[in-house]
Parts: sequence; C-alpha cells; structure tokens
Amino acid sequence: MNKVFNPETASHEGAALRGDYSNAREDFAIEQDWSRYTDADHALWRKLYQRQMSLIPAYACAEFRAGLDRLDCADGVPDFEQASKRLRAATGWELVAVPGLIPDDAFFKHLANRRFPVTSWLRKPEEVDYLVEPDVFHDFFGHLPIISDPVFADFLQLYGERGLEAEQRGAVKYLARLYWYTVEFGLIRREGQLKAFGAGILSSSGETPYSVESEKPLRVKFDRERIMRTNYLIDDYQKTYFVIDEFDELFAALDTLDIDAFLIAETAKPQIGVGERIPQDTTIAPNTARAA
Ligand code: HBI
Ligand code: FE
Repeated sequence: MNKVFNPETASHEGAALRGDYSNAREDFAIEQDWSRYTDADHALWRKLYQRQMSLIPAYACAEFRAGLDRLDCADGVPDFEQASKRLRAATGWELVAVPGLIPDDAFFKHLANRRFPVTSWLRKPEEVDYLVEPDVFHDFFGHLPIISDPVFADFLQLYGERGLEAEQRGAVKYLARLYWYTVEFGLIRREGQLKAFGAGILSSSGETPYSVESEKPLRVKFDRERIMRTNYLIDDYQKTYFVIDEFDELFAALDTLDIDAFLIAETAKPQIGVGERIPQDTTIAPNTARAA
C-alpha cells in the first residue's frame, strides 16, 4: 500500500507525528510517547468518545460494550501500556503503537502474535467526522473493545495466521475482504435485533445508526465465499453489510478455509459489486429506527 510511505501525509506538529515512519522498527512498531499529546488532543478525544457513547448502548453488541468498559478510556487519549495490561488480562492480547497503515506482512505477523497495531496519532478537529486512514480513535475505540471477547480474540489471531498463508498464495485480496466486512463493518443479530461490532461502524457517529437502521444498504447473512468475492468501498458508508449470529462463525470460517480450493473454485466466478444482490443471498431487514 503506497499510502504507507507517502511523505505528503507527514506532518510534524502536535503529539505523535502523523505519517512519520522514520523511527519505526523493522516490525513498524514505534513508541507511543504519550506525553506528546496536547491538551487539545485530549479534549478532542473526549469529544469523540462522548459522541460515540451516546450511541453505543443502543447500537453496539454486548461484547463490545463490556470490552469498552474494561478499557476505561473516557478521559483522554489512552496510555497504550495501561491498555495492554487490561487486554492481556482479558484475552492475552496487547497493543503495539504504529505510525499508520503498515504493510500486510507486518500487520498479519502482529495479529498472529496477539498484538494489535494501534496508530498513535489523533485526527485534527476539522477531521472529526471523516477520515480515510485509521487514527488512534478508530484503532483504539473501534477495534480494541471487541478483542476482550475470547472467541473474537482467537478469530483475530487466526486471521493473522491465515493472512500470512494467503500472502504466499497471492490471496490477500480475498482475506482482506473478509476482514473488511467483519472486523471493520460486521453486524451481529441478537434476539432479532441487529447490533454492530465492526470498528469502522462503531468509530463513526454517522454509520453507527445507519448500519442497523437505514433502509438503503443491503444486509446479507454471513457467507464466507460471498464476502470473498465482494468488492468494497473505502470512502463512503457501506452498501452491503454482512450479519453473523455468533462470533464462532467467524472463527470457523477461517479455520475451515482452504485457500487453494477457494482460488480455484471462486475466482472463476464473477466478482460481486458493492451493493449488488445475488440470488443466493439471505437478506435481513434493518431494525426499526428509534424515536429521535
Ligand atoms: N495497517 N495499521 C494498520 N491497520 C490496518 O487495519 C491494516 C494495516 N495494514 C494492512 C491492512 N490493514 C489490511 O490491508 C489487511 O487486513 C489485509
Ligand atoms: Fe480499522
């Protein structure tokens, strides 16, 4: 991904340096350097946190909510070491600070070792609503809570392992779609109600209600091959969401995946466009919107 090394995204003000890979180690880890966050950074974190917290009770699944409580990160940009302790106690995962997006290989290796790469810099106030690349709010608030769930935690480690294997086989593109439609934009059904667990949803105040209530997007029952054939959008709300009933489905999907068999059988079929519906889809209705 060339964005990783683009010097134009580098800036040298505020706390952790945005897009500065010059001090990164071989595995792209850096020091979080918590003392560099400014009062303005901490204030912006609290604003983002409070805005999401007005939505989380109604829209996030119970496992995410429990994980978020455990992380106790309301007061400002969190200290990664403290968070690592809490996560280690729950599921044996820890955080590693990174300067931004890192190459697939390094990313997979961290996950395979139960380390979640967390971008250290925070967006600017004018980017409060929209950001294409991950920052510390997306990575920490969006991704870490659900890693407190033991089944999800094992699934994410397995994703790292299978990702490394996919690299050898030239199949990263297909694994990345699975990540996108689950880890980033996944929905789960609980007592007939849709709840979000994906980090891209739960770190966005607009997409949080949209993902479960809007009539516009398609919602389809989780189907591994279907997802692996489906393109995705990185710069708008999703046009298709996939819905699981249990986190076990995610683990099993990777555990039983035969990458070579997938490449032979599925890549001969046409790719599926964003928002496109196919005959075998089991579609799922949105929740009824809450009274405002
Ligand atoms: N790097 N920091 C970071 N965060 C990601 O989510 C990420 C990455 N590098 C590669 C990547 N994601 C995806 O392309 C993989 O899931 C394939
Ligand atoms: Fe993410």
